[in-house]
Amino acid sequence: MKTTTGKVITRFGADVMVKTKAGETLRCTAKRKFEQIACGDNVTIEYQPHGNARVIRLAPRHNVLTRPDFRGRLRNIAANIDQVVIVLSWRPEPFWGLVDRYIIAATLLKTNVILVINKSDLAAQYATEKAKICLEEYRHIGYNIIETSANKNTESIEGIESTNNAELLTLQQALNHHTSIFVGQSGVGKSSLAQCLLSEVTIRVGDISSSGEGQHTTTTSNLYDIPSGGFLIDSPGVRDYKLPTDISEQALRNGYREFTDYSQQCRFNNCTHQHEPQCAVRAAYKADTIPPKRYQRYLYLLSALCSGDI
Ligand SMILES: Nc1nc2c(ncn2[C@@H]2O[C@H](COP(=O)(O)OP(=O)(O)OP(=O)(O)O)[C@@H](O)[C@H]2O)c(=O)[nH]1
Ligand SMILES: [Mg+2]
Ligand SMILES: [Zn+2]
Repeated sequence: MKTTTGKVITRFGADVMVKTKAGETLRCTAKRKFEQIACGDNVTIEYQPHGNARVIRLAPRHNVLTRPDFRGRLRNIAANIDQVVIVLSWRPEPFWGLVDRYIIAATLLKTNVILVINKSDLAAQYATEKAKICLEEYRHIGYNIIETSANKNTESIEGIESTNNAELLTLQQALNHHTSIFVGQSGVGKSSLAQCLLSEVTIRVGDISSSGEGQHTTTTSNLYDIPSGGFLIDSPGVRDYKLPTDISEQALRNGYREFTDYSQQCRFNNCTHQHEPQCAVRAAYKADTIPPKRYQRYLYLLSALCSGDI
C-alpha cells in the first residue's frame, strides 16, 4: 500500500490531521499504540483502499512539551518545538508562577523562550505596578520581551508590514524559521496573535468574561505553516500549568538562569539556595542583585516540589 510522510497538525480524539510532504491535509486514524502522538510529530502514513489513511510510524522526537491532566497523567501538548512563546496580557492579569513553570519546562526541553505581553492597548487601564515590576525582572535577566496588541491589526503579514506595526513585525521575525508554540492563560490572545500573523487561515478567538477570565476557546493544539518558513503551534489556554511531579530539584533550578553565575560560588555544589551557609545565590538576593520576586517564587516552588504538588 502506498505510504508517505507528514507532520501532525492537530488531533481529534483517536484521529489526527496530517499535512503530508506533498502538501495535502488528511484525516488519519492512529492505533492505540500511537495514543501519545502530538501536534508537531512527524509520522509515516499508509493510504487505505477505503476510508482514512493510517499512521504506521512515529518518527523519533527531539522533545515533547507535556502537561499533567486533572488525574495527574502526563499528556503531550506538542512535539519537536524549538521555541516556547509564553503569552501574557494585562487582562487577564499575568500569573507569574505559571510563567516560571513554563520557563522551567522549556529549559528542560532545551528550547528558546520568548515572553509576549499582549493587549498593550489595555496597559494604561489594567497594568498594575506590581505586574510591571514582575515583567521587568524577566527583562533584567535577559529574556526577550515583546509587547503586542492583537487588537489593532487583524491583517495579514503583508498588512502588518504596510501598517508598519513594529511590535507584530518583531514577533513575526522572532518566529520565522522556528517551530514555536504559544502557551499561556486562557484569554490572553494567543489565537488572536496567531491570526494576525497568519493570513491564510481562520482561527477562532473567544471572549473573556466580565471578570477578565478566558473561556478556553482553543481546545486542541493546532500547527500552522509560517509563510516565510517555520511553524507556529497555538495551544489551548490553561488556568494553571503544573510541572511533572518527578522533576528534579536541579531541573527546577536550571529554570532560574539568574542563579547560574552565583551558584558556582555556593559552598556546597548541591546547594538548594534556601538556608545553606555561604550560599551565594541567597547573598545575591539579600544584596538585591537577583530579582527578588523570582527568588521568592523559586523557594515556593521548591517547597511545592517537596510536597509533590508542583
Ligand atoms: N483589547 C485587546 N483585546 C484582545 C487583544 N488580543 C486579544 N484580545 C481579545 O481577548 C479575547 C481572547 O482572545 P483569544 O485570542 O481567544 O485568547 P486565547 O489566548 O487564544 O484564549 P484560549 O484559546 O481560551 O486559550 C478576545 O475577545 C480577543 O478579541 C489585544 O491585543 N487587545
Ligand atoms: Mg485560543
Ligand atoms: Zn546556594
